[in-house]
Amino acid sequence: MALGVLLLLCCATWVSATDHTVGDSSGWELNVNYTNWISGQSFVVGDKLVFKYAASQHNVETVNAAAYNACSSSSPISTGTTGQTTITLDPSGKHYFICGISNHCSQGMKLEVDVAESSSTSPSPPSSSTTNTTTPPSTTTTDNNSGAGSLSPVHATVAFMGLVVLKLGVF
Ligand SMILES: *[C@@H]1O[C@H](CO)[C@@H](O)[C@H](O)[C@H]1NC(C)=O
Ligand SMILES: *[C@@H]1O[C@H](CO)[C@@H](O)[C@H](O)[C@H]1NC(C)=O
Ligand SMILES: *[C@@H]1O[C@H](CO)[C@@H](O)[C@H](O)[C@H]1NC(C)=O
Ligand SMILES: [Cu+2]
Repeated sequence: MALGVLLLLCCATWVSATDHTVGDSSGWELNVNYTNWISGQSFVVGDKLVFKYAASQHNVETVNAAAYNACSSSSPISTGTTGQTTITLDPSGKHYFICGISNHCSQGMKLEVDVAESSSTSPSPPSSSTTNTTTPPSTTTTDNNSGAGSLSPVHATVAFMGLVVLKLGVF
């Protein structure tokens, strides 16, 4: 049972990550005020940004602050092009995204996200002083798939708790 409790704890914190659909029902589009959208959001490490857009018209480029300010898509950190791009926000701090198509960025398709440390109490290992942490924000870009076929964390946890209940019932 100790293992089960451990697993429950792990999965409970896992579920607490939030998916933020950029622009809500408007998606990643022209003529959406993302400054307004973001003012209603708060982000912690592990949360996901989900960009939904017409793949023929837009893309999602993860960029640094300079490229964000200049609307430059000359050297993005990563680029999503499939119409649905999910970004896992990690580490904490500022993350910058632009649309690299035409002049969409200067028309407003740019997003600056400020990510707070995770509120979970899991101990983070002390960062060793020999590790140089000047790496660019290594966001994980997962292109594609509506997620229809994949098990969401919530579902996985529900399924898992179901298993625990079953086991308890057996004993
Ligand atoms: C977004 O909306 C805010 C408040 O309504 C406004 O101040 C800002 O200029 C708008 N931004 C754009 C790009 O239209
Ligand atoms: C990390 O690397 C940069 C450039 O290579 C260097 O200037 C900086 O001092 C390094 N920081 C640490 C903590 O080693
Ligand atoms: C991603 O989605 C696009 C369009 O929805 C599809 O054409 C493409 O095959 C998909 N790629 C993967 C890796 O699933
Ligand atoms: Cu665009």
